[in-house]
Amino acid sequence: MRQSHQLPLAGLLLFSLIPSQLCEICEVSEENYIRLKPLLNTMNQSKYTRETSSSVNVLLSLQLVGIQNQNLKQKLIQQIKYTVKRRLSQVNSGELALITLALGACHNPDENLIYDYHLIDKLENKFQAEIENMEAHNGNPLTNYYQLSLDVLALCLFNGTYSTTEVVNYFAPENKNYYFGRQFSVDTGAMAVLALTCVKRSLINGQVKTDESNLKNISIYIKSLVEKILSEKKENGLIGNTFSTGEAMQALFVSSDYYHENDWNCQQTLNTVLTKISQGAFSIPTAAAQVLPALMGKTFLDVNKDSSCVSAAGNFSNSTYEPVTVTTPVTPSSISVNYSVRINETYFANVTVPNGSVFLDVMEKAQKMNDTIFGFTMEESSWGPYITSVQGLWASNNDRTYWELLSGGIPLSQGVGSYVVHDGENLEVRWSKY
Ligand code: CBY
Repeated sequence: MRQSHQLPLAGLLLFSLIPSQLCEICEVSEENYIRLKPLLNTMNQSKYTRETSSSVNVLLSLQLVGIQNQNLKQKLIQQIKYTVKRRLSQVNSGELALITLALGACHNPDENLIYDYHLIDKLENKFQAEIENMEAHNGNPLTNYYQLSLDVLALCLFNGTYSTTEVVNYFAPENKNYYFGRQFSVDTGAMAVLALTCVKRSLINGQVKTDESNLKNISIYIKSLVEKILSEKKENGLIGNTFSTGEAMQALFVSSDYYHENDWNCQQTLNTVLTKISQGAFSIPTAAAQVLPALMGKTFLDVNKDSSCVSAAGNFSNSTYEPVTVTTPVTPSSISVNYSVRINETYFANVTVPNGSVFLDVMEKAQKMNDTIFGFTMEESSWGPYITSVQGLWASNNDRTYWELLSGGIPLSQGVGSYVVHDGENLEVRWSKY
């Protein structure tokens, strides 16, 4: 009761004191919450056993939007605790940043775990290791700038130590780490805007002291990154692709001072994302978790708001929902595809797989046919399997090399575990530089 009186007052205060921090947010209306149900189903149904980064993404998302599914949350927290206790040294910096954000979100009781396990100190060390790797390896971090942005964001939100000057040195919009080849990475740029906005706010609030030039540069960086994000807007309103749009929306919510109202039709973006949901595009828990906050008007900067994140959505996860049945057309039970591995030479195979197979099934079948040419290794990531080597040739972050997936010469926007292949398709894994 008391809170409900205080909130409008606090809102009014914010409005009058710091207009430069206002956000332009469009969100799904309550009567449309039912359209988000497939996302919750995806997050709910998954196993969350081996791999933590998808549980962390899901926990953070549920906390932020204020969904009261205690059963699921407890399961996720147990798993995260196990990771923190047993294998923290193997966790990369961005994953630890996500763990911190998820445990600390909205002042829930698990927040203490951050301090019990000294997660902020450990994150500071992992962030420093990223910087040291950049010094030693031609500006290439141990992981990538998406994770470095998560690191700065978590350190900024939870009062960790970081050097503002270092942030200014490393996060300039011209930095190659925002790009994969010539392509600007919207996911990366969006996460950087969130991190830089947090840093900017701490400087303005006087929580962190620095000279005027750093603050000015951070504003210039945000403006330039926002321009790059908006230039990746497609005709249907998606920004980058289906999977980067949620994070791009978050970045645009917190940076509305930096673009004109007419530069972005938020409602159109929102509607296209809702259509994608109904088409089953967010069937991986991480994909569902990453898009949900923006649809409910939340951003990662809400993580340390003074209130707990209770929302009108609190109980909608308990409502009944009839899953949409997708009718698949009748097609032959086997399909055949052309598969190739390209290094300097190209190695071909014609592979027959059951209809409905994914890219990984094709690679496995080819491997069985010829292990020397088509042998490969992979590791589990929050988005499913990631190919680490083919023919014994390993991807390397220090060299910015990876195995790129293509169909008909065009890079895929899904991984090997989720891309469903078609009859007659020309699939390729190509040794590439990003
Ligand atoms: N997360 C991370 O560290 C990953 C950051 C990320 C920007 C990520 C996309 C965005 C996100 N929201 O998580 C990212 N990809 C990176 C950094 C990379 C590089 C990884 C190496 C490094 N330096 O860390 C790299 C090599 C450029 C890369 N992604 C490659 C690929 C291809 C993987 C192929 C393989 N070997 O298995 C692939 C399939 C592109 C291709 N055609 O080859 C790819 N990425 C895709 C499609 C994606 C999207 C996944 C979408 C989906 N439905 O599966 C992505 C969301 C993501 C994961 N990559 Co990268 C981008 C998008 O399409 N919007 C933090 C950690 C804690 O979890």
